[in-house]
Amino acid sequence: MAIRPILVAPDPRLKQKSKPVEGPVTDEHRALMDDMLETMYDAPGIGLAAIQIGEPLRIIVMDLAREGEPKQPRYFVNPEILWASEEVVPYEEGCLSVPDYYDDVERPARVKIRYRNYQGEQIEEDCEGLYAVCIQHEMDHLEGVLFIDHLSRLKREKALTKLKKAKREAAL
Ligand code: K1U
Ligand code: ZN
Repeated sequence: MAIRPILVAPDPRLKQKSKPVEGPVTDEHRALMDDMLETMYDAPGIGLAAIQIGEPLRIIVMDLAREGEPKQPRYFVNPEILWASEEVVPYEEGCLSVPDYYDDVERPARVKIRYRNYQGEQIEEDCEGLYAVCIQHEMDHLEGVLFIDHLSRLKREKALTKLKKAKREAAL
């Protein structure tokens, strides 16, 4: 297992659409999921999409356990949204690829999803609360969409300007 560098916006790789995993979930995919989980725990974060470590595959990891609770890793291969509620709710989101910026995003309050897990078994689940927020945020990454893309142009440009400045200063 390895901790891998997380891409930071405005890296163009974060804007690409990730490709489905074709065929079975293999040990190679599981090794990638292990690296993703370790990278996410180290950051720390509650979710991570493969493209955030530069791998354009439709794979997500997540752990919504609170501090002090036993770890509860979740793995999603080729996740799909089967249904989304009409009701939307706001949640103050963050992103490991948009460090130090948080803002409210409105998303469907509940979604039904289908995915394959670490073992390659097909699962269907109803999600609500933080689970619904996080899976939708991570699935946006698979389409090359960041949470700041849901904000006004002014807010998005403010966040990106801050990130570009931080990158320039880090390069000095
Ligand atoms: O970059 C990512 O996609 C991960 C992101 C997931 C997320 C957070 C909040 C709403 C939607 C999606 C994060 O994990 S940001 C960091 C974070 O939320 C957190 C970090 C430490 C403890 C608890 C939360
Ligand atoms: Zn994110």
